Amino acid sequence: MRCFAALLAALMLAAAPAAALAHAYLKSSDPAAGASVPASTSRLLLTFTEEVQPQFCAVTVADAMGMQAQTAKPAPVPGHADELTVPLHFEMGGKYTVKWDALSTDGHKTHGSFSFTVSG
Ligand SMILES: [Cu+2]
Repeated sequence: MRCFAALLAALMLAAAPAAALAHAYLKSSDPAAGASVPASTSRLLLTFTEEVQPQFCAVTVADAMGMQAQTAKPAPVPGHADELTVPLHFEMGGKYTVKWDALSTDGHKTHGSFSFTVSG
């Protein structure tokens, strides 16, 4: 019986993080993490697990030298409140790192980063 109670408590603890998962984490991107794309790639699309507030989100796309490829702030995608798009312009190929800060509609901040490669 004590064993069952402990198991029940463990199950309840395991279920608790589901509420914390209601933040906007990155679900997918285009270019995707680890992808290799042509230098003509002109935009980054970020898809989050929750709706985000574009005016409170920031995205940078920079190479190892710190040269930034984004040409404007992240913009909303009409009809897709869980997505952001960022216009890009690549002067040269190399490895680029995307750093994102997002504010979901529930007021929670999240951030993360990933990299992709631009062929020269
Ligand atoms: Cu949240």
